[in-house]
Amino acid sequence: MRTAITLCQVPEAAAGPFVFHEPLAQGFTLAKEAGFEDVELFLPGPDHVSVDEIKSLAQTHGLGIAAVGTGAGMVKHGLSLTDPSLEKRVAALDFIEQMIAFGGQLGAPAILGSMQGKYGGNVSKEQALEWLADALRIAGNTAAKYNVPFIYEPLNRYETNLINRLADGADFIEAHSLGNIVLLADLFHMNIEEIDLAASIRAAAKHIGHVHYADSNRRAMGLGHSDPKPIIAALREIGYTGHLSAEILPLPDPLTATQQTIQSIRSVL
Ligand code: LER
Ligand code: MN
Repeated sequence: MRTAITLCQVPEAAAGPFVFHEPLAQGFTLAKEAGFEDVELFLPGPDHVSVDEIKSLAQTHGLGIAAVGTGAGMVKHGLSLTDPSLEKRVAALDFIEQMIAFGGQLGAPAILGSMQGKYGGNVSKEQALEWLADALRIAGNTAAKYNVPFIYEPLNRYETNLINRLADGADFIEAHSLGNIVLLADLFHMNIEEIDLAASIRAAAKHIGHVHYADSNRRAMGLGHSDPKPIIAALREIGYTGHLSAEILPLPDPLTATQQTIQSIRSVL
């Protein structure tokens, strides 16, 4: 398993679960100094910075790119794959495909989190899930062109009413025969929705492709009431070799949050 930390460049997500909001060059330096192996990028869009610039920053700092988020499509542009408006759904998928291409050129998969949206109003759950499946099929195919998977993230009930648990994500992938889609196990969302985190990880074993490593309160692991040991034991047991990516709040301060994360990972790995 590899360590990663999120670098956020989206002002609209300033209060979000991100430790580093500094300009990218500084963010890469801080991530390296904190002891991480890779970074996960949360960017305003595919044109914010060139692929070459990221390649050069990654090389200079000896860091890899773990994944790229697509959440800015929602927080900045209000786009979701399940919006009642066809025009908005098309724009949402276009944004995601551009982020897949951006990440793909860096060998990094893109993540679908908040851009999955919600059902409600004139949109039934069945309709929203059908749109989601259609979009995931396209995204999985596009990602395959770059030899990376596309990451789908079940979110807690306060963020989506579509899919909240890993098992439902796994069932969805299987029921729709979606290829090249992996699940993101965000331990914060799981703490709200799952009965037993380790058991859920084992049950969804073959689908898990990324982990957001956060404690129950979304602080660094060790600053809430989760026990990381059975979670890591389950990840080991399923042969997970992906990232433990710290998508966490910068509390009580960024330095403590990063030190605590690295310490936690070192103590369990
Ligand atoms: C994104 O990775 C996530 O976990 C969400 O809570 C943010 O939309
Ligand atoms: Mn997450």
